[in-house]
Amino acid sequence: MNRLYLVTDGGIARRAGHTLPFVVEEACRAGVRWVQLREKDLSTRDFLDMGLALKRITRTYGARLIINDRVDIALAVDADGVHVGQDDMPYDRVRSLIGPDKIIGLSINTLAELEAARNADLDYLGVATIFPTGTKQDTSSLLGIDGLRAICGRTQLPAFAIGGINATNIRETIRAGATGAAVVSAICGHPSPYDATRELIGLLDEV
Ligand code: TZP
Ligand code: MG
Repeated sequence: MNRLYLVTDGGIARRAGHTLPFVVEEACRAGVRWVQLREKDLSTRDFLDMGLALKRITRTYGARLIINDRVDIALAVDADGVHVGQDDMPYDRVRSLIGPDKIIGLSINTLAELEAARNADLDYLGVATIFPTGTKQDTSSLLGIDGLRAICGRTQLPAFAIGGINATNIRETIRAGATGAAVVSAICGHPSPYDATRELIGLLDEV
């Protein structure tokens, strides 16, 4: 299932009683094929170790492993790619570091940011923030479904909606033109990451 994208949050997983490798393995077992390691509070050594652990799991399931922000970690674990935000390393520099065959994703929050990235050598966009979320504090203003539709209508790149997406609203994001949906708490914070993933994939398959 290539339309569901799991983005990790070790704190949310821990509060739900899970380790991150458990969450990722359960999600992959349930069909997730995009995993992003996004950790803001880990030391470089712990980030690397987690990257290596997740690489073993994702490789087993044929899932892609994308590293948020840290090009050095992505190179060190031979991840499939890097996801950068607007304030991270510029994507053209990322490309020159990781090479032509790796995946680069860019977060887009506004139409102006989309315009600025036109013709860029990118593989996908993360379109944020769609709905209110407690997971990320520094989110820009909410796009809502209309904002998502406007951005998706102006790009040929695969676009993953992110922010506050769960079983109640995931189908709306696809109907608005998103290629897929990325979730953090809906999987990491669920008592059963496996069941949560199955449900989300089932809903995506209905659209
Ligand atoms: N970028 C924009 S919102 C967000 C990120 C990483 C967090 C989304 O988390 P959740 O729990 O799926 O709302
Ligand atoms: Mg970032």
